[in-house]
Amino acid sequence: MEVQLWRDMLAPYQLAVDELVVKFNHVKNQYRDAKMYSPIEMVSGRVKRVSSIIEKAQRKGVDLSQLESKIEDIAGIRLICQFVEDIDAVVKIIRNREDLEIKMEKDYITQRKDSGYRSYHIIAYYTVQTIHGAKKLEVEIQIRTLAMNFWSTIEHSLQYKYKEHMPDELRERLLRAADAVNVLDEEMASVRDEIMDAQNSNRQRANVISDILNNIENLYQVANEREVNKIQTEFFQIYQQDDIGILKRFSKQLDIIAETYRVQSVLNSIK
Ligand code: 0O2
Repeated sequence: MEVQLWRDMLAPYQLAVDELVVKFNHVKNQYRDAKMYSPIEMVSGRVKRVSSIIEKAQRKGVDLSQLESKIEDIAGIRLICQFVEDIDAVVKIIRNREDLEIKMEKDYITQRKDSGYRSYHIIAYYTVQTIHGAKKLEVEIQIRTLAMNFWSTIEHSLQYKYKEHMPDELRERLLRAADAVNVLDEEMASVRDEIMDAQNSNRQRANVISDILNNIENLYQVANEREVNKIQTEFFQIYQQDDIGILKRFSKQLDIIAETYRVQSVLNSIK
């Protein structure tokens, strides 16, 4: 196939990857904005390299004219979770989406591959709009934990280095490492609630502090400078006490002061 033909063929896949990365990042941000825990920790995507498509097609005996119907992971999205439990939540999110039509699910979490690889794969149809009209194509979504991702990234690069000639000893060490990843994920799952509590309170604290700083910044524009300086000094003292309850109360008081100034400035403008 000529270079230009490859480009034409891959362009809609790039569009699909770009759109889905934006959409899944949006899912993650929506959870965070709603001050909820997001089962998605990281999102990435890629279009398979031409050399990799050709290599896979040869390996599977697929004719180049049938690439789009036979190679399911030309467009790939990877969703990384913190905990194994989050994977189920992400799968449910995908099953409920109206822009993705699931073709197939492959559960390599409960049935890991012989290599030690663990991940949950969803092959789905996704439609992009092009200047030639709508194009329905296949995307592969890989969902895995941070630990599984660490293992598969390393193993993938070793596979790339050795092809099918990976030394037995290395293969065994990788299997032992896969077992260790399994244990790590199980350990993390057992302290999940505690970790989530810690992360939630860190996030809550960061949100309250950012609200307070925003209010102080706005007050500088409408209130007496000496008064705002006083508020700021008080905030620094409270900040050092490191008590979320006190910070929240201070933030509420500041909301009231800011609201009073807002009402005052509206009244002044209609006088
Ligand atoms: P790349 O370079 O990541 O694109 P199937 O016919 O379903 O058995 P297929 O189509 O290869 O075979 O599907 P499978 O096995 O679900 O693999 C799809 C992708 O999952 C692979 O794409 C890898 O990204 C990943 N994967 C599968 N098995 C392994 C493994 O043992 N180790 C690692 N690190 N990743 C794996 P590609 O095209 O192989 O590679």
